[in-house]
Amino acid sequence: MTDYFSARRTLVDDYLASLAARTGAPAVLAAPLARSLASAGKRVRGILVIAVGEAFGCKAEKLVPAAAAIEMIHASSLILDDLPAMDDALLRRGAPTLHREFGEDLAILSAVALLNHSYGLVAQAHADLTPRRWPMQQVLQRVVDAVGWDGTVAGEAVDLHMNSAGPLDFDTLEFIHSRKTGALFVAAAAVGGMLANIHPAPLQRIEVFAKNLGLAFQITDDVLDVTSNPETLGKDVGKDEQRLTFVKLAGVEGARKLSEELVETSMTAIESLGPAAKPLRALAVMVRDRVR
Ligand code: GRG
Repeated sequence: MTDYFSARRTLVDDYLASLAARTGAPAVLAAPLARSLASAGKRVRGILVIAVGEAFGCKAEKLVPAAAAIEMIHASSLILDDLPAMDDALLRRGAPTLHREFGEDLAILSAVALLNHSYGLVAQAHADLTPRRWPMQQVLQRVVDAVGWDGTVAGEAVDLHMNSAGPLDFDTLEFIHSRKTGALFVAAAAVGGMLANIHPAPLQRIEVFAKNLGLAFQITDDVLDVTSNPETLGKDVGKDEQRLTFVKLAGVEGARKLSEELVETSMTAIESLGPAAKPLRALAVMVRDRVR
């Protein structure tokens, strides 16, 4: 399965690199854009798009622009999250954060450009398909809703404005993380499935899979923030001190256990999908056992 993942990661990396070379952006903006597009992300969300699409019979090549689009949305959220007004982070993907390298103005503009063009890429991936079960509007709406004012943006807003001295409660944590991290996982899986002309019933199962996986991914992120180091993670640690996290709520061991349970739940959701979903199961194991 390692080969499966590295082959899909290469497809996404190559597409993002080729895009960086043909953005048409002026040099001053092309440089931070290229840095962001080429930075070494794990590409978990892009791989999720492809693995779901392939599980439902679509060729990987046809899914790559949409996988790249989801990675661009993710990258734009990281750039914004790293800004002094939010996390004030120094390190991202083993390098200085984009605003430290290019200034806050160009970092913000790069994030907005990545986000804008991501929607175009999803539309393009859809337009290039025949036949098509899902109208383009429905596919795009899934993505927009996931990252909009009741999606990623909502999760971040509540996360930033939670009173860290206030009571810790699971419902608020679930609200924040299902939106901040879970929503994009669900959109990635849904887009992969929809581009593969998935039927509504398996789409629902895939969304349950992705929702639980996204939450497990975030909980492990919380754990790694207190148990790992910048060299391994390629980003700052200890950034969550002011934030409400699963580790604060349940401790490191409790959070680990919760993540394992969510991965189990995600696996159960796709039990009926048979051998075609083998890469999705392997992805869930990867999320469960990740150390970076
Ligand atoms: C522009 C969509 C958008 C949102 C703006 C700033 C913001 C609102 C949201 C922040 C969301 C955020 C950064 C969530 C954290 C998710 C997370 C666990 C990130 C780490 O993901 P990895 O480990 O990173 O997959 P790599 O670098 O491997 O891609």
